Amino acid sequence: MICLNSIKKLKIAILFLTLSLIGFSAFAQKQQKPNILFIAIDDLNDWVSPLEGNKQAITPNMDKLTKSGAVVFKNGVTPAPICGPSRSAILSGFLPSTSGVYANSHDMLYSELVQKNPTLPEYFSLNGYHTLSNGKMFHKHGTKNGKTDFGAWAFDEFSRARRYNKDAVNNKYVTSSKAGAINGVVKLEYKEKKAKLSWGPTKDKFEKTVDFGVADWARKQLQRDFDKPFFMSVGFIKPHLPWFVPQEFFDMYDINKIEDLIIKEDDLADITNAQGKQKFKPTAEYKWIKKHNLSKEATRAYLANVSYVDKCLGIVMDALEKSGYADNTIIVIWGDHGWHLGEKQRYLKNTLWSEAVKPPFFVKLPGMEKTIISDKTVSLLDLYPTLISLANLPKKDNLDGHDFSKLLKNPSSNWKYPGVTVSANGTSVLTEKLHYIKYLSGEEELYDIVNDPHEWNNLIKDSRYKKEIKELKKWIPKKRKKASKERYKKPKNYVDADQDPTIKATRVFKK
Ligand SMILES: [Ca+2]
Ligand SMILES: [Ca+2]
Repeated sequence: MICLNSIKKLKIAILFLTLSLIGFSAFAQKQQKPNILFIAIDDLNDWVSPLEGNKQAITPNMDKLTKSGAVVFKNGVTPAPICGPSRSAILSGFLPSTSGVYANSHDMLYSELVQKNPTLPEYFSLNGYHTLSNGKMFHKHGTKNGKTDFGAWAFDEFSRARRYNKDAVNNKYVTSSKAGAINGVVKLEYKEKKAKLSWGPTKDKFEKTVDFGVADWARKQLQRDFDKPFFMSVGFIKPHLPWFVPQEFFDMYDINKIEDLIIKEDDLADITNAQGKQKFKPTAEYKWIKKHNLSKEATRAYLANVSYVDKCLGIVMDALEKSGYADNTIIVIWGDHGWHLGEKQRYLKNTLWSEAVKPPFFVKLPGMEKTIISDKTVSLLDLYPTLISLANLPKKDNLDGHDFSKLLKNPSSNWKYPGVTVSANGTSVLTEKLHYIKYLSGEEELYDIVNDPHEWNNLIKDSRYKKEIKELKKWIPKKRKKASKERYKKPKNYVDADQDPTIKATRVFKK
């Protein structure tokens, strides 16, 4: 006869066995498919410690991540040198020349190709992943219903950690070309309406700022127990203008010790059109900075924003380490394009020079222990085919990018693709040695990026490179798809409630 006590013991044993089996199968499922932590940083150039674009940059969290084992792509390129087209290309998997998305005003939802094909997060969702997003991932657009498209339709869960659209500056200390203010002093002579630069300390402390909110959201999500592998998209808005971050980040850099960049004053003289005229001139921002002797202040402001976003990134990295997911999560960190801070006599983005086409690009696979600095010219466009390959999802064969997963496993693997960047006015083709640029208006440039990393000497007329130029030209897309004419204005002072809920129903795909 079995006593009551034994039955109890048996029941408990069965319960434990069942629980451990459930636990095991959940673990096994998680082990089978890696999670993806997909982190975009807006307008970040190579002024980060792993890339040494500016040795003054203080980015301990990027350092920590890359030093703990990651591939740092030194020649990573963006498919397009400005926010909307870059993000549209990376997330749709199609170059601007294929989708017809060349400008921030072009919403990829009106590209027939994008209407027929799931974007990267949609593809993960269709294939068994739970997808969630916060912050800036897709570019914002107005929709035909008078609403705003933040890209919510692309994710299973979507939220925006922002009370307002921007953090507010403390006007006592603001510098702004449009407002005509320098360090809080407003004067008519400081005003330059055409220039877009502004910086200064926020009214709010760090814990109230937008990107902190995004990071804190990610931290909380990483404490959840997901029953499916996740694709978590985290989009930081800084160092995008305006450079408003808390004072503590400006204080990290002593203005008296900020080093100026070496700018070649006649750098633009060797880029000429068919009539022999100089194609580019110094921009309004560059002239404003020169006039008021603000180059060191601008450099410090950008660096302060870089350190701010690095701190936000650190919150996410620490949360991942503390979660149960660190051993089975692929981390991808990318900037949507680079940024000029005086080089080629300009500020801002949207050029085809290295400053704009080469954003930071780091990938960490579970188990990586070494820092690998790769010279391979990998494009952010390659992320779509690569991530689906790493997650062992079905291949998608109409994408423009190429699977670079072999470079993550063996960095010296053969890689035949240059980095191609398509802008509204031309194409850039980057190899490990040369950088070729061709504008739609016909002008061309060629730089030896090994011996001339600043791209000061345009070699396009040098006959020694005839053969190379011919080869590089072959990578320029043969056709440029026309942009859709559908454009809609965003509602004025839009808020989260202006999100257009109708788009999701148009995004139905077969598995
Ligand atoms: Ca951007
Ligand atoms: Ca030059």
